Amino acid sequence: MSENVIAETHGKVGLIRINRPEALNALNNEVIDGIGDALTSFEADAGIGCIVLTGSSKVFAAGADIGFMKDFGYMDAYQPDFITRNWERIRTCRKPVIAAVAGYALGGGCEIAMMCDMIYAAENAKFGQPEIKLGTLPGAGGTQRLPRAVGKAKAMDLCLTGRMMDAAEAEKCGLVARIFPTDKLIEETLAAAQVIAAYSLPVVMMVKEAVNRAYESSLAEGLLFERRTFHASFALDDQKEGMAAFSEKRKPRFRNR
Ligand code: DAK
Repeated sequence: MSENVIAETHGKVGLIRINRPEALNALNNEVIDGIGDALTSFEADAGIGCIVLTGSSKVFAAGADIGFMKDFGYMDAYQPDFITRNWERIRTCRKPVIAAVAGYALGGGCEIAMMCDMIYAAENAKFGQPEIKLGTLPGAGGTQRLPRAVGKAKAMDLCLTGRMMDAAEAEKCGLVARIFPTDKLIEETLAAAQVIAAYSLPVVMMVKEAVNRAYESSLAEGLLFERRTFHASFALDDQKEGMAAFSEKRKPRFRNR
């Protein structure tokens, strides 16, 4: 695994830290491949039920590595499928991935946070798509995921001005699920992740898949997907266990089956 990415296990939660402080966690292939490798190993680990992606208390990621791409020509980006080849790995992970964002989440940093299933932010978090200042535009989903999260007006404002938005504004407009004091971000995020990881893994995966469907289908198709998945959940031992435990006034013992 890349030395710019640290993977740790906390109970049933896998924690992935981007650790490239000298470049404010700028995202190069080594970092992105390291995140991908960590996701792959946590996905394969039956003991892991939820994954957290974070940076440091000062910076989540200040964007794609400008030094790496500044002299690119068209074929340098197109031929190796720059971004698509490895960045989209976060999206294909079937276990829930929470972004825990402290400090800057700019450009590609904001985009990888948005690829996660939800964002918890520290009070010092700052989000933005400043690519316009560099003479380019968001290339890893910023113009597409941001409007879906915050609406067209605010997304257009952020992408066209390149300004940063603080945690309070990001929560108010729906980009962020919850805000925590900066020194409590990891502790609180791990606590929430442990709650998720204690549920039945197949049900957690079904919930994730169903909510994500809301962004990729019409309402009628999304509702049908939800209904059929809900029906399928009755084939699980864990549904029997969950409802039996409720009736017997005891805690359920889920076996991920
Ligand atoms: N890349 C490389 N190095 C970076 C960096 C980045 N994105 N951001 C910061 N650094 C480096 C700085 O160069 C500096 O290095 P040294 O000079 O010390 O060697 C070090 O980190 C500390 O940065 P500062 O001195 O600037 O720190 P400050 O606290 O003064 O300012 C800042 C913090 C975050 C406001 C500032 O560093 C900043 O504005 N950084 C750039 C933010 C940014 O523009 N991010 C967007 C990057 S563009 C594509 C698809 C996607 C993308 C591109 C193409 N295609 C499909 C083709 C995505 C693009 C982006 O994400």
